Amino acid sequence: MGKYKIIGESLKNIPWEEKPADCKEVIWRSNMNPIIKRDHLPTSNSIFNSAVVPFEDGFAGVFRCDDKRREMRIHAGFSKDGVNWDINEEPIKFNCDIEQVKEFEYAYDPRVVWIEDRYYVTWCNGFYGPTIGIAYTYDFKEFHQLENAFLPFNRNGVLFPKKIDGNFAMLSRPSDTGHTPFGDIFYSESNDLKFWGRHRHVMAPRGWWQSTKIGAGPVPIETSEGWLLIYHGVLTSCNGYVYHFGAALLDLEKPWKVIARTEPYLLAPRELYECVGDVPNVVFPCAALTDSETGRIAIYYGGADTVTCLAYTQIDELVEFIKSNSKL
Ligand code: BMA
Repeated sequence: MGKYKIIGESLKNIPWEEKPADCKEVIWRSNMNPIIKRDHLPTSNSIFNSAVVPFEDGFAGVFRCDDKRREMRIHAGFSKDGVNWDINEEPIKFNCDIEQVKEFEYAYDPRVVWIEDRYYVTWCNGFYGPTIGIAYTYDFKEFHQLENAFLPFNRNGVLFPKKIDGNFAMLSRPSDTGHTPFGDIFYSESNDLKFWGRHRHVMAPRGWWQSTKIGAGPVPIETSEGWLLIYHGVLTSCNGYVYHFGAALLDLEKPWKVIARTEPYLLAPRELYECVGDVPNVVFPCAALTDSETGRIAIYYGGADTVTCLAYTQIDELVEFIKSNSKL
């Protein structure tokens, strides 16, 4: 039907709200935001930067829940409609017998992806500093932790939903121990999820809303125009970091080649739940559901490091915007 195509399954039950008639943006927010509030669990200080996927006849997800000790953990959750979530009170306990890797420090900012025969979770994993943890699950009950992908310090590790040139492929953002004031997106491959290499540079920060650092958001979406990558970009203001999101199209076979990239942002902190919270002025996308039949895209993002929100867009509108507002 549309001009551009999402290559993937149809998802008839994707959460969806029509674009309000007076909305001039490419991405519009859910009327139900925030869909997950900070006190959703009795023990939670905040639930944000979380990832969801289609699962059985509904949805499953991995949620960043910082508890009232402010320990950062990830929890599994389930939903029939993608909006109302049952999140386990107990954090995920990974099965792992790899020396050192099995020692848990902290876990945050998960992403989830289905590749071939199972779901994979990547997250920012404490290992003498942040790096990229990887686990797989079939049922969101048992999680099997694998080797960390990289040495510290690294964040925003996001797997592609299919192998590239026969290998697993991941975007990541090498960083430092603190609130990193720099950061480019890189691409790496592995054929066994143990050893990573073939590193390529994808994108550097650039201009205004994305001038301090950038990081991959949801799992890249395969489209007729290339991999659609929604990513976050950070500006350093006199009041601290401001997190926005934008999008790029990457070459399908060589995803380190950028085809187009938005010069303006797609979404910036504007609503109260994005501007006020534990860390003000943050929108941080970590997941997207897609329906190939209608081209609908539902984006899950964290608001102000406190709550979980939902926003919508449509493939034709989004790709058209990226192409006509691109600067490489
Ligand atoms: C990053 C991560 C994110 C967070 C963001 C804004 O470094 O810690 O989890 O949303 O900072 O505080």
